[in-house]
Amino acid sequence: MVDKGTKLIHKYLRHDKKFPHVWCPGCGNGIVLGALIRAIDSLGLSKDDIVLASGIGCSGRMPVYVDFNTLHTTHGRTLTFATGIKLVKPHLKVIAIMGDGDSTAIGGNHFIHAARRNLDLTAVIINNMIYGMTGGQHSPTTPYGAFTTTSSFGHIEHDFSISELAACAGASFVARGTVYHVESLDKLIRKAIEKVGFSVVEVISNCHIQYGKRNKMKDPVTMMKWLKEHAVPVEKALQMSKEDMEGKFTIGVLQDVEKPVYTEEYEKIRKQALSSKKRK
Ligand SMILES: Cc1ncc(C[n+]2csc(CCOP(=O)(O)OP(=O)(O)O)c2C)c(N)n1
Repeated sequence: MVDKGTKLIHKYLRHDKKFPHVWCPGCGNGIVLGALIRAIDSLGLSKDDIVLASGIGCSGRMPVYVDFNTLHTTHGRTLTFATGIKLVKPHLKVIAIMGDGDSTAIGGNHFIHAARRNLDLTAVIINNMIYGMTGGQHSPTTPYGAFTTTSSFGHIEHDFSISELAACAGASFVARGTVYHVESLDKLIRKAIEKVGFSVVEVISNCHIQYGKRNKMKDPVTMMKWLKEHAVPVEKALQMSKEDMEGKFTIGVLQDVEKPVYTEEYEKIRKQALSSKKRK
């Protein structure tokens, strides 16, 4: 008998054409891919109705491996391509998969403005706290004091929170999960896809090769333990003091609001413009 996992592999992965993949053994990207596929499968969406877009980076390779409508674009420009597709084909579910560098360094401006406009897109951001693909340079989410190839004496910049940035910029839905908390990750991604409006799932992930090995976590298991010990469900965090939360981060749904969605407003304007053109 074929188990569910194998069925999903055959249904969704381009395993016969595009494998082997480029990811290192134990990379969190595979876990996010699994969660994304399970979320889409559980929603019963047709593969033809999904667009998975990415920029450049290890995380950016994900669309190559899945049998949806896929785009592998330029570094930092994932959301610009995703925006164009959604405006032209509003019936499609457009999902942008990005790294922390792709989304909040070179692509930072696109990210805050996509959230502000409240475009109906889902952004899944794999935050491994480093530029994985290019050799481990620091990113906007590299913690203060961490060691990377571009901060070999300890990082002197401060990191920011992708989720808080998204919430402040105006995203309708913001959630944070980790590659350790897989069951809840499936649910968070599912909720984000269901949400009409700009939805963000920040996934804290492990890059033990570029980040972990320079920061006393050289294997995936040690990094998973770190995720387990530092992630606090948002409901529990509400009961904890500021001191107890020091160095930890919340997981779960962080923002869920209803507001006018750019893509729907745009559709109204488009129809108006078409009917006034006909009248002339
Ligand atoms: C315009 C441009 N600048 C820089 C690069 C080099 N580059 C490719 S991937 C990358 C960083 C990837 O880091 P991140 O987005 O965090 O993804 P990860 O590899 O960690 O998944 C950089 C700087 C590029 N390809 N294009």
